[in-house]
Amino acid sequence: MASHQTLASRYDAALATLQGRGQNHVVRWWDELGVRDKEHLLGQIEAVPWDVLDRLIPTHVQSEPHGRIPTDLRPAPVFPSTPNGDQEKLYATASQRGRELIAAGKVAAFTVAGGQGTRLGFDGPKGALPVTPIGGQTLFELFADSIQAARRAFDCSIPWYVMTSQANHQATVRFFEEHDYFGLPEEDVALFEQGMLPALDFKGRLLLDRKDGLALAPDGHGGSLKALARSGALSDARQRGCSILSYFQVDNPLVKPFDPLFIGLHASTGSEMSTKVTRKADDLERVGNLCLADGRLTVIEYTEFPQHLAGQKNPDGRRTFDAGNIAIHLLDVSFVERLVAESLDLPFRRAEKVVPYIDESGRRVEPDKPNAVKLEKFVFDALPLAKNPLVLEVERAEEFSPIKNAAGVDSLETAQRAQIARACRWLESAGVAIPRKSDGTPDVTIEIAPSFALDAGEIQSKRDRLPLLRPGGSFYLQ
Ligand code: UD2
Repeated sequence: MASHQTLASRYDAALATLQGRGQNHVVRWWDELGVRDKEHLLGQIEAVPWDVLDRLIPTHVQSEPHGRIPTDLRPAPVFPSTPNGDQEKLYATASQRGRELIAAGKVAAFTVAGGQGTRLGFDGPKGALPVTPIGGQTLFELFADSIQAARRAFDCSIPWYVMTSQANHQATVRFFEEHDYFGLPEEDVALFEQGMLPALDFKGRLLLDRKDGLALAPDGHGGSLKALARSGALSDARQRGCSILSYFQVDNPLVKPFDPLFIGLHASTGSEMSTKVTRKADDLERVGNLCLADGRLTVIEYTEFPQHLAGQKNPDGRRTFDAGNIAIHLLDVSFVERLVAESLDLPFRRAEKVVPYIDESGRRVEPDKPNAVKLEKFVFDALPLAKNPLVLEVERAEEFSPIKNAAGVDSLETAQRAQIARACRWLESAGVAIPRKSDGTPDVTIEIAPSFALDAGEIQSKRDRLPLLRPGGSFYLQ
């Protein structure tokens, strides 16, 4: 009886909240629901940050936000991938400093894996997708092996924080458990959930995923900063003496989370947040553009970047805005702590998405074009808030081949090709002859496990263990 009273009074409070906002359609089926379903729905309604929605519905949902692209846009200053003459000493000292920081246990790995992977169409957390060309290692396994290899190489401990979302948390935890944390000490791996927000139709009305549930969506990877704090991961990093989070997305099998040069440059220039870029593949590549916006380092997303600037060329023919965000960042633990403590909120962005929902008659609708707005924060919006933010250019072929789509560009196929091509380059740099087809592509399948080598330098130090490559063969170095 008592619990029913509680439920009734919670319902009254929820109804008042909803009615004041014209959202009472979400309790339309209240009388049909069982007690558990009612509790579920009430829990969701109570968890909605209504103050945020009240503020954003008029500006970001019922209309498109205005005036976010600053007029004074210039290309961001970038440290080149290979140092020019007077930078050689700086790069050498920075690499040494980076190695020392990793060895001292100052660097933690941080993977954002809360996205819904809708474009890929893979049923399960994206990190559980087998991606390596011979061993069929999954993305999570590959990252775990890189961490394991770095622990061995630098003789240190490295915590790994993995952000999931409500949509994939249980499945991700299960995957880690089933694989025994991929051989890493369980206490060094922490999985935590990011925040969720309701998806809204273009009028600003909450969508229902089912009669007892709102359609919710992750609050964007920018939500990771608060989620790090809320989950205790940030204080865990602090307690372990880590001062830098090496941030990367779950979708990039080529990522090098422990890059001494990047880490060393970040530390020696006093940067609070640093980012890697590659030259863009084409004017309209779907990556963010690193710019100086009104003098502050800023990423302007591909969806928002003015077309005439995307195509602008310098007198030497090079693209003026050529630095593409590959979503590999270093964040100082103290920087994240500061943002959280000072409630420095990242701005919300509007994303138009396809969101299945149930309509007024209770029928499930699977729209074929965007029907809803999701509100998301982007982690790179922290860059303008950072002291001395730094940008380092890297070779795309060495570090970036994301898996986003089921086929074509940025797919599993392109990522496997990129892994093989990189393995060939590393072996070639150690003097191994690579059989090639007439079009120049490798006539071998090669996989180099992180346990065998994390970079070309390590391959060179293992010359005596390298195989002779027969045309058409498969070679798995592990
Ligand atoms: C992202 C960047 C883009 C470029 C590109 C490189 C954004 C908005 N844009 O584009 O500038 O760097 O990547 O690959 O990020 N994620 C979460 N929680 C969320 C949303 C996303 O953890 O709420 C993760 C997701 O699991 C994935 C990553 O963030 O690892 C990127 O998400 P995406 O694939 O939606 O971003 P995309 O490809 O539009």
